[in-house]
Parts: sequence; C-alpha cells; structure tokens
Amino acid sequence: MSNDDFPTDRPAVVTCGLPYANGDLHIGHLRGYIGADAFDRALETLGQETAYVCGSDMHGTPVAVNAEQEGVDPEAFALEWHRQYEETFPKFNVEFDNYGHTHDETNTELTQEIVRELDDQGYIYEKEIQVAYDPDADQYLPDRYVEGTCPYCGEKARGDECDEGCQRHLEPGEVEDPTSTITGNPAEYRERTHKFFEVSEFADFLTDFLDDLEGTSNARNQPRQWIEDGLQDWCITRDMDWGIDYPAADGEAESDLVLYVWVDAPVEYISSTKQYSERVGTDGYDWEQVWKDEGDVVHFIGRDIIQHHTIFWPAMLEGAGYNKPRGIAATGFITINGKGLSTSRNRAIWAKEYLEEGFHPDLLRYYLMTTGGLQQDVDFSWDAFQETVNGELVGTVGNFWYRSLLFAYRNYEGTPETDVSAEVHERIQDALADVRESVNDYSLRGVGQAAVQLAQFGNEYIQRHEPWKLTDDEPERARQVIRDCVQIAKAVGVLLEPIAPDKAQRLWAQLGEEGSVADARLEDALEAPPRTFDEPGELFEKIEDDRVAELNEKLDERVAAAAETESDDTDADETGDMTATDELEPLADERISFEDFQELDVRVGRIEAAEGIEGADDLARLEVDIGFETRQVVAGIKQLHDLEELPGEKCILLANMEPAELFGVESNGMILAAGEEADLLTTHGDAAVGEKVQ
Ligand code: B3M
Ligand code: ZN
Repeated sequence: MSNDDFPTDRPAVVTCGLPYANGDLHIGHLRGYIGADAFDRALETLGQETAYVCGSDMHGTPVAVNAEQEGVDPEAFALEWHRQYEETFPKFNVEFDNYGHTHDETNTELTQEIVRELDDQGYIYEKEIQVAYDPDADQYLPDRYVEGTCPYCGEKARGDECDEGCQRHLEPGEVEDPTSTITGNPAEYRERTHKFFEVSEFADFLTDFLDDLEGTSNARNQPRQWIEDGLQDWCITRDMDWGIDYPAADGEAESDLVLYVWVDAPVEYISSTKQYSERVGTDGYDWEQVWKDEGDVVHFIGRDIIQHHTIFWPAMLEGAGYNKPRGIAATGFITINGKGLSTSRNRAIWAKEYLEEGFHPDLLRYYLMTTGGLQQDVDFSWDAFQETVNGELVGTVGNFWYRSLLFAYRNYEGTPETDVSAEVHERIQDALADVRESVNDYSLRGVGQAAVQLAQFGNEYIQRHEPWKLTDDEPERARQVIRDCVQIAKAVGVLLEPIAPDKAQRLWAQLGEEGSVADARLEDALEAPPRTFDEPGELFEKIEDDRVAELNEKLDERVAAAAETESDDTDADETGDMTATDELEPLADERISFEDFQELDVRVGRIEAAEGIEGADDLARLEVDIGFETRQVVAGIKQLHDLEELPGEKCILLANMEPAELFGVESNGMILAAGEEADLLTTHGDAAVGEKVQ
C-alpha cells in the first residue's frame, strides 16, 4: 500500500528528535530542527494542515551524568537548558507550534498511560538480568554510567549505544568489559528484576510498517536487517531516581524503577501535539485525529537513532493503539572542515557563536538544506559557506530580486499593469511542480534548488531581453519583461520561504504584499503582486574573504586550545547526532612481559612492489624485502596510499605473523601502520633492511 501524496485531507504532524537538555546547541542539532521546520513550512505551502512539535528531552543518563558533573540537581539543570533552547530555536526561524518537555505533566501522564496499556495488553513482562554496578560509588550503572566495547562491532561503546561504531542500541549487560564512568573501575554485575517490552512480538507488524514507510531509504533498510537478524525484547526500566516512575498496576506495589528515557522521549511527540491542540482547540487542530484516527506523522531524526524510531517506537504505538508514522527522514551527520564534529574538542559551530558573528539565520538554513541530500553527511566550512552564500544567495537570488524590483519601481512604481507571459507562467508552474514533487520525496534540497533555479531563469530572462534597451523604443515589450520578472521574483519568494523564511518575508513586504508569506500557498506564486510598491533594498550581502579568514582562524584557535586543555574528558556532552569520530583508542590496561614482546619478530623492510587486489576495495598486495627474503603481504591500504609511490619506501614488518589468505592472495607478515589513515611506520635513521626492531 502506498500513501497518497501531500497535501492530504488529513492533519499532519512533523516532529524532530528531541534535544537532550544537557548542553549548548550547535550546527549538528540545527540541521535536524531546521530540516523539520522547513519540511513543515513546505507542507503548509502545499496546503497541508500541519503542526510542528517538539520538546526537550529531560531524562536519562545524558542529563543525569552532566548534571552530576556540574554538581546540580538534574531537574533544575534540564529546565535551564530547556529554557535556553526555547529561546534559541526562534532565532533560527525554527518555529514550533508547540515546544514542551518530557518532564511536564502531559508527558508524564501520557507515558504512564501508554505503558499501562502495553502492560494491560500483555506486552510487558519481568525478567531477572545482570546489571552493571559500581561498588565504590555504591550505585547501579545504567547507560552512560558505563562504558565498554560493543559486542557487535568492537568499537568503544556506551552502556546503551554504540555511539562511535555501528550505532546500535545496546541492552543492559550487553556492553563488554564494562567500566564505571563514575570511578573508572571495572563494573560488577548484580542481579535485578526489570521490565521488558515484547518487541519480538511485532516483527510482522514492523516488516509491513517498513514496506509503507516514506522518508529516507536508510530508515527503511537498516531496520529490515535488524528484523531479519531477530528482534530482542527491550528493557524499559532503569535503576535511577531521575525519570518517570514505572506505573504500577492497580493493587501492585510501587516500583522503585524509572522508565528508560527512550520510552518517555518519543511519547513527547504525542504530548506536545496534545498541548498544541489544547491551546488552539480541537477545531483548530485535533491531536487525537492525527495520532489515533487518520493522520500523517512525519519524524525527522539523526541517523544514529533509526532503531529507536523504526523498531521500538512503532511497536509501542501499535501495542498501545496509536497510528504508526508515515515518514521518517534520518539525516546524516555534520562534519567540520572534513573532520568529525566534536563538542569536547570544540570542533563545532555553536548556535550562539553563529548568531554572535552576526550572520543571518537564513544563510545557515539555506546552506544546511541544500549542501547535501538529507541522508548525506554534510561538511561545514566557512569557505564553503561563503561560496554558497555569495554564489547562490547573493549572486543568483538577491541579485535577481533586487534588479527586477528596482527596475519595476523606477519605471512603473511597482508591478506593471499587464498579464504574465505564457512562457513565464509555464516556467513558474514547472517550478511549483518541482516543489510538490520534492516535498513528496522528502527532498528539501529539491525545494531550495527549485527556487534558486527559478531565480537563475529570471536572471537569464532579463539578460536575454535587456529591458533597459526597450523602455524608450519598445515600451510595451519592456513592460512585459518587467511584469514577468516581478512575478518570477514573487514566485521565488514563495518557494524559498520554507528554507529562508525571513528573507522571503522581506521580499514579500518589498513587493507591497500584506500579511505573511508563510501563509501563502504555492498557487499564490502566480497571483499578481500589488500594483505599487516602494523602492526595494538589497536582501543579501556578500561575505568577504578576510571575514572568512578571520573565522577560520578563530575556529583553528579554539580547536587547538581545546586540544591543549583536553584532560580525561569523557565526551559525555555529546548528543547522539554528533559523535566524536576521531577519539583515540584508550590505552590498554593489561601489561605484557618483555618476553612476550620478544616473541614478536619485527623487522625493517623495503617495499619492492605494491598493487591493488582485484575485487577488494581496500586491499593491496605488497612485496617487502626483509633481508633474508622477500615477503608477500596483504595490507588494507589501497584507498589510503598512492600505491605507485610506495616501492623503495622503508617499512616495518611483523615477520612471524601467521600466514593468512585474503581474496585468494597469501599474506605472509604484517606491515605496521598508525591510525585510521594507515600512516606507514618506518625508521628514522638508516637501519638496514632485515634489522630487528627491539
Ligand atoms: N534525545 C537525542 C538523540 O539521541 C535524543 C532524541 C530523542 S527523540 C525521541 O539524538
Ligand atoms: Zn557497534
């Protein structure tokens, strides 16, 4: 079954993953909130009834751990961040219809009601499990209180998420070699009784759900694999004080467990919609219709929380009698100058900082929405930002708007009185169709491009007709060309509004239009603007090179400063969306004896030949002279080195490595390399080939 296109005759709700109320917002967060905001605005432009809701995620260890580090009570800590987020989002023109938080009454009650319903339906059971415990801290260690190794991919992982590796959700007890993040001690395991939600019962439902699911393809494909691998039931309680209490059934003893944060967090999507309904009245917007009857639910999330939104959440919704989501758009990460965004390393563009630098929010909105598709990781650099702003916004859109309106104002004091030509009418209609299609494809990039390409067409149209040459001799033709341009300018404004709402509004006002461009529908792009308007001003300003140089310098300096002061920071302030990808591997705890080391026969070698291995993306076949003989070894360096450059280079080879066969090629030794880029080890002086490394 496939869904009918937007706009539908049902209400829609657009949501965005809730920010943990635990630290400053940065560009990684903004991408998601701006994306969902732009999508919501685009839906409205199509004539869809929508609400855009969200709220702060107040619970769980992401908040508790950070509050503890600051020595403050988690509730006060989270409320303060919540207040700051409420203030910050509108500054980026992110306008929620309702922004609540997970600790408020609406969400507490609704979460408990949903959990009771799941329990009543028989989907919740108790089980004894091993829970990590820190004897020195005398505390259980849920989630971020424990760190270890991911059992699926071997990367360093937090208690409940493989945040630096495969991004999987981890159940209590799954992380290997657990250590306490409170004391650094190895964790002990203790037996505790916890509540489990029978996710495994929903495998068929989820398979069908994924078949219908719209949005980005990653949100469909990854969970299919998880379902195929077999779904595990989900532990939904934690040994903590901070959170929503597990709701005891009538007659049952009060539980001392709280609900896992991932139970009450998504419920806020519903609670926030409910609060909106309560504010505007159910005639204005009916939350029950959208969540329980007929509605279109669309979630924007980071790609690290796909499992929560495509497995746990729809199973909860189904089990408790709510509608399943129609679309899930899972956005990629943001990198900064090609490197992983890291808050602890201060390699981030902070929301506050961006505003303090005096840049208009719509510039960042445009950059983030059009630089890559939603699924792609997007790199931010001030240079690329400048190029986009100066090229597309200043050069194409701003230039077209200003020259058209100025010409119209000077010659006609506004919109010339004549109809739009058939050619331009059709061109605008094509752009409207592109936008409709892009929205239905969840492509905000497509929306932005449709607007900018229309402005580009406008510039070419002016160039082609050179109206300035026509005003005297062919006034009718001049009038027509300018009439067309004014209409294109207005259409570009309507189309760009979801992405650059404030700039579009200014254009709207310059055209003498009343009210808000946000209320305009696609078809309004073809309605004539008012007959007269005032002298226009330029709406975009070029970013100069020295400004970019200065910004780059500032960024470099603070990243360097953070590197210098970096202590044993745990990166606990990372939100899932923005993982530090370049963390160093921790030092090994276990020591080995000198004898153990001597068992390694490490030799100086010289690479004689290097070539790629057919069919293997990463592997190269090397011939390495180690004095006594020439060894053939296979190394995973094909992508990382220019193989032609390698012959003649000295390298270090572990000579008594067990032989292995890779892609049919025998590997007889291992060359040593550092880090993910496989920086090849060599000698500093002139040690001869064959010498032992000791
Ligand atoms: N608070 C943040 C994250 O993991 C988390 C999202 C909750 S969405 C219901 O990106
Ligand atoms: Zn993993």
